Amino acid sequence: EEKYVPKNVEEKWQKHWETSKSFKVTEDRGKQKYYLLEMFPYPSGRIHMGHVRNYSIGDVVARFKRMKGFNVLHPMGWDAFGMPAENAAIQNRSHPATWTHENIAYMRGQLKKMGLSYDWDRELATCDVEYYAWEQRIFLQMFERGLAYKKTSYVNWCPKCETVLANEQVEDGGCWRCDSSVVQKELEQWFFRITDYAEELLDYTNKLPGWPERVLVMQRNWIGKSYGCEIDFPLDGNTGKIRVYTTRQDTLYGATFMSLAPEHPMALELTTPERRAEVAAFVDKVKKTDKIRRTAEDLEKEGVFTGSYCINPVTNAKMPIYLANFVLLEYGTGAVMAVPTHDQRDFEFAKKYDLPLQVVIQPEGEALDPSTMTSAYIEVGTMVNSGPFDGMRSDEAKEKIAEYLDREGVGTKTVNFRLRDWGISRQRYWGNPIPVIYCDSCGVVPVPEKDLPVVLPMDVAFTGEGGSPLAKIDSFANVECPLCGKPARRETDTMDTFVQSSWYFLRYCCPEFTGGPIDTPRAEYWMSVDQYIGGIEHAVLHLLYARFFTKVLRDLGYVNVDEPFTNLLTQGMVIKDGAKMSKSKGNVVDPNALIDRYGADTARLFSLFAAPPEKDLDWSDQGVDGSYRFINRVWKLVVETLPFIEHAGPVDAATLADNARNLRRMVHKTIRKVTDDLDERFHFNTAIAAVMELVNAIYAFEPKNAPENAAVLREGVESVVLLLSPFVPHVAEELWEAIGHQEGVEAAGWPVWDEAATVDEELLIVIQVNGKLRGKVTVPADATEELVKQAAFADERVQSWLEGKQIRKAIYVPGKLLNIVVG
Ligand code: ANZ
Ligand code: ZN
Repeated sequence: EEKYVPKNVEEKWQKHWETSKSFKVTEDRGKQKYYLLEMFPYPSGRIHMGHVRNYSIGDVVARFKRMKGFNVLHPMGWDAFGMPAENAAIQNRSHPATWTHENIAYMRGQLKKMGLSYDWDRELATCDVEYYAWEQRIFLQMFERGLAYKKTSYVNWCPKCETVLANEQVEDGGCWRCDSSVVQKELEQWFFRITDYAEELLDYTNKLPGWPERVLVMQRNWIGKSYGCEIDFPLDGNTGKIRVYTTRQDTLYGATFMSLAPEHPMALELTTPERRAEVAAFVDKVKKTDKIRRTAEDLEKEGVFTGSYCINPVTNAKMPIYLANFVLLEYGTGAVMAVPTHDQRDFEFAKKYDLPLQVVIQPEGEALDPSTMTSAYIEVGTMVNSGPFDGMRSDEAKEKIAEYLDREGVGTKTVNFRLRDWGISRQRYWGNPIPVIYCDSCGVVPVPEKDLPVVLPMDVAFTGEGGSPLAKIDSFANVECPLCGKPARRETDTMDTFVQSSWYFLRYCCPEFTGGPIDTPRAEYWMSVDQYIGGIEHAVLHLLYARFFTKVLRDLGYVNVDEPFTNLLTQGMVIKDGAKMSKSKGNVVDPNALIDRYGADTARLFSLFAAPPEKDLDWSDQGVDGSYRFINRVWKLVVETLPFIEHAGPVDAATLADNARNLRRMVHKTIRKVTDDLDERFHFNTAIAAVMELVNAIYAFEPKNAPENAAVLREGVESVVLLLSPFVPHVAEELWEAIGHQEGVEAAGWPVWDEAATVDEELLIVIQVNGKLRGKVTVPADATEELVKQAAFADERVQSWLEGKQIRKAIYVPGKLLNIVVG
């Protein structure tokens, strides 16, 4: 074809890939495996530019590794349960299943139009019973081992979505999906005991060198391990005591009051009758604030006095007991010894309620006065007002006081984690049913193996009213107890959709396996995922849950790996006019329009060339146009040189003329550079830029029709095509075929450079001053005029002839001579 018509080229090759199942893989033990995974999409309706970018990045890696001879697993599927389907059902009166499957069909078509090299035979959708059935099996195994359990707790509740949210799903006090203010509600919930794995999850953040450090830091902070003490404070006039958790036992002598979480179980009994009304009102108010907000630094500190006192066990001082909004029930013991001089929250609280301050740590060369302090002193210093510990450095006193408390039997050293168990119950229809039954006589009864899976009933009404739709389906909810046969009730909550995305990468290894969730030998062949690619927004939610699940499944005997993802790449956003593309900002570019106009190869090339993957990609119409023009330029290059190279044989390096040898050097240097940029790195933009330069050089190379140049020219053109093929696979296959190859680029393999061909040759350039020989310089064979001049002016002998003279001009005879004219 003379003219590049993307549509024809792309349809042809997509059909070819589809019918010959080009990217289908099996567990070929004779080959080295490479598991490449991009985060699977939620089937929201259409793909967006973020998907285009994410999947283009992944596809380059997949195709590159395949050409290098790896057995590449590159699967795709659908994170298909979740709220939008249900909301759409309420709005459009369509069934969530219909809505979801229609979206999947449409989006699958879009992905295929992008020419992504997936093994479509491994496609899965988490809403299909073939998938979620196995998740129910995993749930029950976790239940058996106490890793799934039920408890009543205060939960984050989104009043608009009418569902529970995990802490990870609350952002700035709002629902991560709809942004409504989150409230606290007491509910019975199912939990996964992720805290059992806190230590290991933390430990392995130091054993994942292939992850971005900032993601690891976020996970470490989320897990939040701290070392401290639990200390008992006896109640005043009563035999009870309050236990606190502190990481600053060195400040114990400065504890002047006590702050309890408003939900603390002792809060009521400690409240004196005359304070009851005020306390009740306060507790009520705090329960309406979500927990994330309550830990925010800028939260207005508020509290209420209970009327009771406790005793500081080392100073014997009487400490008023308050309830405080910033103390959480779930952390430590739910009680805090307040040290207003050395903790900023306590300081603000004490100032507000006029509570006593006692300095116990003094900074170097300064004496703090409680009456003039404007903020807490939180650094290390010298111990004062602390009995036997006076004069010590406070960091040393920490250890000494811990030992002392232990000896006296009032405290013990403890470790605490900020990580909480993962609440997975959702009051939604479109999710995986939790497979348990409640019986008045037998309690919580797991659905017996023979009755699994619990299939999500299709016949359901979407009224938009609150509560779980499943609870309103009698035929679903009412069952016989599997143990005693009496009428019982099914659990009608479904699992958080993050459960499905916690193990889908394992199911890709064996998607049609009917013997269990995971076919262990196959999973062991493929795992771990060598390269995972997705958005930074999943740094804690999905990526922590997936790590947890992998460890659980390991302990259940399904896999032998400790971690799911060896390498992680978090790609940047796609932005336009400086803002993230979003419907609300009206700056969305629809991939369909882009592909229709320019073709998928241009869409891919642009999104890979415009920015390094980790950085935000700024959308530019000129950039898209430039990518399109470059592809056309490559196309034209092949069409124009074809007649000269068609019958060319291999290069005979010994017989090459200078310019041919120079071109060949560039070809091999480019192969080396691009390989380097792609191998375990993602320097796509510089790789593409290098090929662009090579294309320019081939255009400039003359004479193209000389028979002695044919072999070098062919090697150059073929290298361009192969090096570009991971980025623009359709056009590359088309040109490769045009050059005369029967088999595709994968069979050709990734080009290898000849190190000898890349060695820079040197030239000796004669330097004249006013026509007389005054020196000689050696420069690389491909040196530009500019470089030769620089070398000449830097030469000492030449310099001595130029001293005090004015340089009028310099005439360069390429590769031979530079004549400097002075006057
Ligand atoms: C006394 C003290 C004095 C504290 C001082 C700090 C500074 P990390 O490091 O994050 O583990 N704390 C304990 N339980 C709490 C709860 N349920 N809600 C809110 N705050 C709580 O934090 C440990 C510190 O957080 C503990 O040490 C406690 O305050 C507070 F100069 O105890 B500290
Ligand atoms: Zn029963």
